[in-house]
Amino acid sequence: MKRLVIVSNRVPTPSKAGTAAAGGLAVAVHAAMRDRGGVWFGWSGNVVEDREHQPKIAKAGKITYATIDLTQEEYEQYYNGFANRTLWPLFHYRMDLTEFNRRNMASYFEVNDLFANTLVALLKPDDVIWVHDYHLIPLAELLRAKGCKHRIGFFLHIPWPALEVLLALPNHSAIVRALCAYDQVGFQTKDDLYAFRQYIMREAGGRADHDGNVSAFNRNLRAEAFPIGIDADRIADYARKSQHSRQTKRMLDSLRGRQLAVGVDRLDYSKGLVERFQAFEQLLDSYPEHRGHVVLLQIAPPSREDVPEYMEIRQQLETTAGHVNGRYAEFDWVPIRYLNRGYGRQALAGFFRISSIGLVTPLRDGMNLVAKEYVAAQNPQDPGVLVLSRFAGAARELEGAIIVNPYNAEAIADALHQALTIPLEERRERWSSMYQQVRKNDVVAWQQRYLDALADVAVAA
Ligand code: GDG
Repeated sequence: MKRLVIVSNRVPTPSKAGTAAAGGLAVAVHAAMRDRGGVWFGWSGNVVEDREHQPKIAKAGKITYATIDLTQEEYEQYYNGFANRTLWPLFHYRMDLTEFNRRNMASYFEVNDLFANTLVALLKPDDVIWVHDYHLIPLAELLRAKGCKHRIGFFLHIPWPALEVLLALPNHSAIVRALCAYDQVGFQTKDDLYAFRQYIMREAGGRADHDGNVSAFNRNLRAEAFPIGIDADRIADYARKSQHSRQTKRMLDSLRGRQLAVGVDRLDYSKGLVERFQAFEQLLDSYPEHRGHVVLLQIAPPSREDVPEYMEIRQQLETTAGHVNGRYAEFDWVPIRYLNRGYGRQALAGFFRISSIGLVTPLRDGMNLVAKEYVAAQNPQDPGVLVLSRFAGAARELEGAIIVNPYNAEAIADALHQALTIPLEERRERWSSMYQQVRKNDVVAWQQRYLDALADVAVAA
């Protein structure tokens, strides 16, 4: 088997990989590499004044971690700037939050070039390179410019925006041209793939057929949807074990027989948290019978705290939770338990298991792993109900969920009421179709499908 080299913006320290890291990409990449092994290359997460030229190398199990540091300026311009204040909001349809400037864009290409230079020195001739996510779109083009002839694949974890949205990015053509330097580009859903093909055909004057063959910018490549999966058996195992843990028992005791709805999300404006709280308020408004009988537990570990939009969303959320609780709380019941911190994976699985509802209502999401984790953690005899945004990639696979429009508070309130009152038989039916899907397309199946397809791509000599 050829050696696999995975590149992602951020590489966790070996001891943290696959454990507490709150972020879908790290969880999935680690699960994909655990058995097969290989090299995982990217940013260490450290910001330094003077960077060492050689990457730091650490080995754990079958994985070799190779990391480099960033300078303060790179961190601000490449990471906080172009990646998280330009590409992230735009690709999540938040043109109102998208900021663009040439300095940040230049830094984005410079840091990608730094990655390319460092990576070239680590490569063996037969390596297969798999690059992850929007931070590193230009990497293949820069590697090719240095003579790299390797097979290189790319996977986008976030949505690919509709043509009209992407056109608002001043350098959209440079970004898409760079993407075409890969041999294979993977998206989360067919909708993302469709939007990409639209760009290729209508804006780039290229060709993109229904079989996934793309020709544009003097390159031939493959583009396909590879919906990402989770480590379903592991989550199910965590959930079974932790249903009897002290923490889960304490949670149950504190509920005193009330039903629990749970949300777990990085604190990010794309996750629709303010709208979710408002929808929960609407439930209490429209269905007074649930007052005092249901609790929303929202776990939202802080994320990208140096970016102003993330400070704002945090404030908005605190205000909204305060408002709903102020309006409805009784001396022995608080409707929303909002926790601005992370919990261990086992604890989360236990909370999922005892919840009647998994509430996953992003305004846009590439996939949303939490939706799948919630399904995997359920008790087959007495499963909870997933209420899921139609704008999460996961909605394409999880047909047993109650699908909602995350902007429509009244409709979410209706869905919550339905979920709270749904008969056991229907809950089981809905859950079992979703569980089969989550197990079938787990993270190992996902990486296998992606890498098999990459191995089959005809690469120009
Ligand atoms: C990106 C895309 C796509 C969350 N809080 C805690 C915690 N988490 C874990 C969850 C889940 C992961 O982090 C979050 O994954 P999501 O998919 O929900 O969201 P993003 O971070 O935005 O991920 C997304 C994903 O990449 C993969 O392709 O699905 O669309 O945006 O695994 O459980 N984990 C722990 N404590 C927490 O408090 N341990």
